[in-house]
Amino acid sequence: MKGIAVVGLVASQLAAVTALPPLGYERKLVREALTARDVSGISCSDGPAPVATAPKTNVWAPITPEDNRAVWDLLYNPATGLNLTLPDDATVTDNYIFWIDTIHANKTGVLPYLDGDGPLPPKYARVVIFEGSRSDPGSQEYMVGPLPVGNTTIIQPYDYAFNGGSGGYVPFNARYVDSTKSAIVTPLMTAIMTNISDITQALFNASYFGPSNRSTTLTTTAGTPVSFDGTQQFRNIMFRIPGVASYMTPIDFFLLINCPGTDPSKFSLKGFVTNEQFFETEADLRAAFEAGELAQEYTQTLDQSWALVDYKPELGSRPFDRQPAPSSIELGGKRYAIDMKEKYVEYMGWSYYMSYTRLHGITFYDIKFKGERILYELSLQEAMAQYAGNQPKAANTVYHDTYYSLGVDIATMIEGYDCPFGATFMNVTYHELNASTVNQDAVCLFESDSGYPLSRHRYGGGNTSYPFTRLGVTKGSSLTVRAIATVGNYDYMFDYSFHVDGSIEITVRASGYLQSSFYYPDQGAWGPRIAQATQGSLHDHIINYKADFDILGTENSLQVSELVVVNVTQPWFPELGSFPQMQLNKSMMTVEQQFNWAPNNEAMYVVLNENVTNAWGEPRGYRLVPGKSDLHLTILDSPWSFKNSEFAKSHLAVTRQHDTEPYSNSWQNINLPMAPQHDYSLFFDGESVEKEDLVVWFNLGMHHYTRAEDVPVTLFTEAQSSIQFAPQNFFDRAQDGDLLNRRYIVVDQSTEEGVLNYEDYGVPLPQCMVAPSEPVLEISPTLSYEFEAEL
Ligand SMILES: *[C@@H]1O[C@H](CO)[C@@H](O)[C@H](O)[C@H]1NC(C)=O
Ligand SMILES: *[C@@H]1O[C@H](CO)[C@@H](O)[C@H](O)[C@H]1NC(C)=O
Ligand SMILES: *[C@@H]1O[C@H](CO)[C@@H](O)[C@H](O)[C@H]1NC(C)=O
Ligand SMILES: *[C@@H]1O[C@H](CO)[C@@H](O)[C@H](O)[C@H]1NC(C)=O
Ligand SMILES: *[C@@H]1O[C@H](CO)[C@@H](O)[C@H](O)[C@H]1NC(C)=O
Ligand SMILES: *[C@@H]1O[C@H](CO)[C@@H](O)[C@H](O)[C@H]1NC(C)=O
Ligand SMILES: *[C@@H]1O[C@H](CO)[C@@H](O)[C@H](O)[C@H]1NC(C)=O
Ligand SMILES: *[C@@H]1O[C@H](CO)[C@@H](O)[C@H](O)[C@H]1NC(C)=O
Ligand SMILES: *[C@@H]1O[C@H](CO)[C@@H](O)[C@H](O)[C@H]1NC(C)=O
Ligand SMILES: *[C@@H]1O[C@H](CO)[C@@H](O)[C@H](O)[C@H]1NC(C)=O
Ligand SMILES: *[C@@H]1O[C@H](CO)[C@@H](O)[C@H](O)[C@H]1NC(C)=O
Ligand SMILES: *[C@@H]1O[C@H](CO)[C@@H](O)[C@H](O)[C@H]1NC(C)=O
Ligand SMILES: [Cu+2]
Repeated sequence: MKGIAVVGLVASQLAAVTALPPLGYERKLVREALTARDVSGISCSDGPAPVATAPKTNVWAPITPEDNRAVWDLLYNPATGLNLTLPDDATVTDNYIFWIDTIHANKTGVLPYLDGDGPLPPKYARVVIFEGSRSDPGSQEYMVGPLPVGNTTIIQPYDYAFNGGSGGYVPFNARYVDSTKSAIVTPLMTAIMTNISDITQALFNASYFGPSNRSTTLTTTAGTPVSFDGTQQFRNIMFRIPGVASYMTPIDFFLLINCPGTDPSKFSLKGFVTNEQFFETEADLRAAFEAGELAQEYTQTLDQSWALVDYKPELGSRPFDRQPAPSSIELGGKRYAIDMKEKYVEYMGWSYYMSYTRLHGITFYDIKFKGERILYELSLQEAMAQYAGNQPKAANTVYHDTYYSLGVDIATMIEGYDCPFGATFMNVTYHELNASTVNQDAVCLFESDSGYPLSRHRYGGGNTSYPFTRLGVTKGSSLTVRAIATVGNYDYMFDYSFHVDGSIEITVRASGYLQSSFYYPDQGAWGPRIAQATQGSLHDHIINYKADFDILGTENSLQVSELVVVNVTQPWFPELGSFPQMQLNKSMMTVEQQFNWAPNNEAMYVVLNENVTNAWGEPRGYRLVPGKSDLHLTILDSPWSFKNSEFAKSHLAVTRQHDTEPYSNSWQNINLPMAPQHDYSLFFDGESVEKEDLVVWFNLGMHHYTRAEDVPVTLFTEAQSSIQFAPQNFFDRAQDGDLLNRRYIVVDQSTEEGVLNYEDYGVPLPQCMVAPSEPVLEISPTLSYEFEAEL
């Protein structure tokens, strides 16, 4: 496959260039190499995807840059009375806009449009305003619309999506810690650390004189949450050796500060932690230091090159590794069509719309297979992580990544590595202040070989004079939509795969830096030593999703088929008496609830429409099929995740769909574990879920049992979790019979030689596979530096 050989060379040459072009530039070069025709005229490239035409306007499309600017200008118009200050000029006691994004139209408004002649639902912007000048300073969300801004546009509090009792309001102490808010804590931090710089210098050969002081040789990170219920605020600060891999080079020193409210004169030192000891005052710390009680046994590395994701010559090399690795390429040309403007995709019977928000990244709507709706919405809700350790930062770390606007961290992917060569890329656009930013090539779509056939069987038959063998096999393939969000230390890779048999697979994988701890020899229970002075901190990842099923309408039920063992007697087995067999014990869930996968998977969960049956009289439905690593949060009553993380505490849940319950979490919930702005557990208020519009919420995740192999970064091979939605009596038979990408072979064995009848249904082998590659024999890895291009 010469086209691939060319790409491999260019990619490796690129890898050798250490200049710093933007990522998009590198991808462009790789793409140009891929699309260049090779000498023999055979091309593996397939050009852009065919164009589809969305049947309806994408009503979930994000607001436009023009809308963002118009909303900004409207809000900054003094006539609104919002009394806004420009963010650059703002202090904590001013009002200013934090961000503007999209509020999706209500389902009740969308369905009449989608399925009938209903009007196009109006668009709304979601605006977060930090309101420091009010008597109860905090953050308030607003709903601004309809858009575009005109004489009917109104500004109203966006309260209905939050059930904690204070609507879209979050008190100052729990409000997002932006640079304006953190700036008022810096002076105290700087003063305290400057006063003890002789101690940190002696213990760690490093000190802190403030974030922008040139003598500062430490970087800081504080625990999250910073409040329990909004009446207090604190910082549990860990110090690290600065650099690109500072997550991997923490030191054993922590500063704890209380910093409630907007007035810095009320802030105070809570204490210091080092050597697993707590010192309430500088005097106590100094006394221990002077008594020689704080000597450090391990020294953190200043050099972080061991933690970079580049080639490490000291690990040696492997035979044949100068050859490009196998690549997945859409050899026969793209088999999916896209309406780029409406973000609408069609593939092998599938169709769906895509949207994007800064909080949730890419989301899916109106997912249909062969024209029938399966899901109204499929969307990420939250990516959570909770850490553990005998030090203040690990103990005080719970992340809700929507807090950091996970969607804006979806960025450029590298063709051929992050996504297969020839994948289709899409941009995402988000808004900062009155401007908009395009993250190029942040989403990719590609069809790939499943790596295994969808179905196959080999069977014999005939009679002694005409024995034969038949073999039928169907190609397995799927269309995957992928995005990677690098939220601080972690790279979450989100995959949504649409298989040709009508099943959907959702997978999340994690790579990136561990949030690590300083290594304490007695603390193996919190994770292993993974580097010179670094311990991999034990933690959980819980990734929460919403799946609003609409199986042939909105009147759905959730059927549970439990495997039960029953004793039976059968008259034809009198010798057995009573003997056990397994049966399905079928029931419908009656009320909203959180629930877990059954032990040993001895229960099947199916979302179905009791009123619509297949040819065999069975209700048509989709099964929730557990995949890899389906789990929930380990600690259910931690003070750091007490009532703001209820979504993470069961594998699954089912609720009635409500326009007022669009999300399982609120992005600023993290700093309110004891008084949540949004309490997911309140969704479960006893409503019936029989023949109702159902939403299934589910969690993927990992208990991250950290290991030396998390250095430099966690590996996607192991750190992954998945679920599948598969037709369950939705059809009358498997949806493979209509696929032409198959082979059907009949071997007539009645003659000595046999007669082979080989049916390819007119689908030939792809052209580029005609020239099979000769194996390239390597004499030794060091000698074969030049890649052998002659195949
Ligand atoms: C507007 O906000 C400023 C602070 O930015 C405050 O001093 C002033 O009192 C506010 N005005 C009104 C009318 O609330
Ligand atoms: C959605 O429905 C709720 C409840 O009826 C309503 O308060 C809200 O304004 C609607 N939101 C949008 C975006 O139309
Ligand atoms: C609102 O604006 C539209 C045009 O944008 C105009 O036709 C209409 O008269 C205006 N209505 C009012 C009440 O100003
Ligand atoms: C730092 O030390 C000076 C001199 O001892 C003292 O006046 C000051 O209060 C100290 N500051 C802090 C924040 O501890
Ligand atoms: C102390 O830190 C400085 C850089 O801040 C470094 O140059 C020096 O080598 C370090 N000393 C030791 C003993 O590690
Ligand atoms: C940096 O910190 C040192 C030590 O406290 C101090 O003397 C110096 O003035 C600071 N420099 C700046 C620019 O603040
Ligand atoms: C992505 O953005 C770049 C730069 O703005 C633009 O050239 C390109 O056409 C965009 N891609 C798509 C698929 O819209
Ligand atoms: C955005 O806001 C800034 C600050 O007010 C202003 O200088 C700039 O002109 C605005 N840009 C646009 C496109 O409105
Ligand atoms: C064996 O099968 C062939 C093909 O179906 C049929 O033509 C033939 O009559 C069969 N022979 C016997 C003995 O049944
Ligand atoms: C089946 O019968 C056995 C033997 O009587 C008994 O121990 C067992 O509990 C029964 N199991 C069930 C599921 O009833
Ligand atoms: C079947 O499930 C129902 C409740 O859903 C339960 O009452 C019944 O005992 C179960 N039957 C068996 C045989 O386990
Ligand atoms: C669904 O079935 C029930 C009986 O099981 C019937 O009363 C109802 O009218 C049906 N609804 C529809 C929409 O067909
Ligand atoms: Cu992890």
